Amino acid sequence: MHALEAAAFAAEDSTQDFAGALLAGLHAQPKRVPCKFLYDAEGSALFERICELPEYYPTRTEMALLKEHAAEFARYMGPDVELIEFGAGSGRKASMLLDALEQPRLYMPIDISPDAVAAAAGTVWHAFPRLKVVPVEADYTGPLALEPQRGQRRVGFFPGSTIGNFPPDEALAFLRRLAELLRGGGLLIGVDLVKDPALLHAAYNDAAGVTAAFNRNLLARANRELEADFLLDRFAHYAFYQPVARRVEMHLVSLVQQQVHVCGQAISFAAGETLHTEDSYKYSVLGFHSLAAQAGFLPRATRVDPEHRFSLHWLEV
Ligand code: AVI
Repeated sequence: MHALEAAAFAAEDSTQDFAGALLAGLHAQPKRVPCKFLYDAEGSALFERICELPEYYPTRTEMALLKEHAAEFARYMGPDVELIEFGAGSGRKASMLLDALEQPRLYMPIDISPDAVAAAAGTVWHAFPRLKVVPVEADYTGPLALEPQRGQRRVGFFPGSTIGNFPPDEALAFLRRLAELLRGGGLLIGVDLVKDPALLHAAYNDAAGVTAAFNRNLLARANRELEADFLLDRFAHYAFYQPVARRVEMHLVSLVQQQVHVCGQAISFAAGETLHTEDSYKYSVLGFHSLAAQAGFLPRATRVDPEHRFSLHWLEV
């Protein structure tokens, strides 16, 4: 058996986790819930649609950067690597990278959503039938119990600027864990950049309302899984750029004074009260390099699109 096949990922009971986190967040002041719970099957499908929206520039900009620079990044990575993708997405970006890599040994997508893991694994299996693919359904933000490396270089892939969904202290802690996991190899990571707030506002307030549906799906998920009774049209999607903290905040704002029930518990919302569902931090290139260096990585190559919207970083460790 391959060393990584024996990886002991305890797939958590995500419904139970969701119940605990949502109840704790609804009793907190201000109310909030970790953004990872936006991604059940429905939420992951809505996020895939967000990635296709004209206003949502990150996905296509990152894809263009990958297309242009995959060969260069692959040279930095070297031959015979094991590619571990944190947050599997659709597998399309990983396929672009695998295509450029010399004799990759393994592809391991890790994602909390079983559908996302299956989609990524399926796409890559289809494109590279001889490659060993080891899909892992797990919360990669928690401790990852990969077996010690034996020989092959491990390369991490963390596209999409998902690092921006971590508060800065958690981003640092997470990158430190990755540095431990990938020692002797490196990490290719996509990072969204600070820019004109109007562009950011449009990206998180698309005209078709897909981001609003993605946000409200959190309440729909609670209704499906936790016997909750949220009325979705009593909550407004509200997303805005906060330039001091350099983050887009996403909220669900209660339009009326109301009471809801989750797992049998009554929760009150005042009119105008918000449930904070996501932060999306934006970085400068230098700011991100400094974070990566604090985590123990050496930034070796950074590529940015001509409009300076998005960055890809090859970090060695
Ligand atoms: C997954 N993540 C990087 C997205 C972002 O842009 O922060 C999630 C998202 N939320 C609303 N639109 C997209």
